[in-house]
Amino acid sequence: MKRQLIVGIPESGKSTFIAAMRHLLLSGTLTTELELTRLADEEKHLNDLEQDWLELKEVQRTKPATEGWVEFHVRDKISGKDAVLSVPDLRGETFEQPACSGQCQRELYEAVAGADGLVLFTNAEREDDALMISDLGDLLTDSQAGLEDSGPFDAYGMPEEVKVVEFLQMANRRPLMPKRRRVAVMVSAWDVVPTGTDPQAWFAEKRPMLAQFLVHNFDMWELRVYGVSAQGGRLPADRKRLAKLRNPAERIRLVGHGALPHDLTSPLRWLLNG
Ligand SMILES: Nc1nc2c(ncn2[C@@H]2O[C@H](COP(=O)(O)OP(=O)(O)O)[C@@H](O)[C@H]2O)c(=O)[nH]1
Ligand SMILES: [Mg+2]
Repeated sequence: MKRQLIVGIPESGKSTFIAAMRHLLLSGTLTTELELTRLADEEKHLNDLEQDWLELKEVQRTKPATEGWVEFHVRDKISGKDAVLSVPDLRGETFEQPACSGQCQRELYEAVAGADGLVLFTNAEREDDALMISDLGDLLTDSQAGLEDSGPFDAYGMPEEVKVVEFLQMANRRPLMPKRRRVAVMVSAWDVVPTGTDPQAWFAEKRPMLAQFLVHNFDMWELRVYGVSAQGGRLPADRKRLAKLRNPAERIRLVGHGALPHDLTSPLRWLLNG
């Protein structure tokens, strides 16, 4: 069984993607590289996400009570091979812990150890990390110097890229065995990015630290970057426009690596074949 780990800080677009993929696979109205073979045993969480998505509501915030693994039983239409995509819908806070507190929930740790490939989300609505490295430098210098006025260093306020890099490093650090993994970077909310933008170029420009980390450590990470719009636009602003589409699956857009325009399964198929 192939396990794909979906990671990303809070608000990076993970749950919306899962909701849209659920609908795409279940409705079977558009061509996808992977097809659903059967429903998973535990469908309630997926069902709830899909309902929100269909009603053009922002998907519910993932709460401790609803987080957990969701499963997609799929067949690769090209090779005919069956697979189970096992993906977690965990609260993003869980992913911030390795960097922020030096700890890592057992569940996440085991998920990282067992993951074959990673789907890494970052939201294009956040143009840049709100906090610049220069700010961080000031904080560090102040606290090292023992200055009172800056307050304690807040690790949770660290930039997204720092948190994600720390998380990725954990995956190859003892006691885990280093192994090369495929990582599909998904730039979510791609509908807010000017048409024609290349996802790889966007990533290099807007998330330079993360991009350089992944490119530089090519012996550990095989990288692809995609742009994805799982919601189709901003909510509630674009609700009217989106509601007019007769087939809800047509809201979905995916850009990169020759994928069909609505096919969210294309990056997952690439991960499955890693
Ligand atoms: N414009 C736009 N916004 C999106 C899209 N997908 C998600 N969002 C927004 O991004 C925010 C976080 O989404 P969510 O899926 O809950 O992220 P999670 O915390 O990583 O599970 C929400 O405000 C969504 O409305 C999209 O395709 N387009
Ligand atoms: Mg979520």
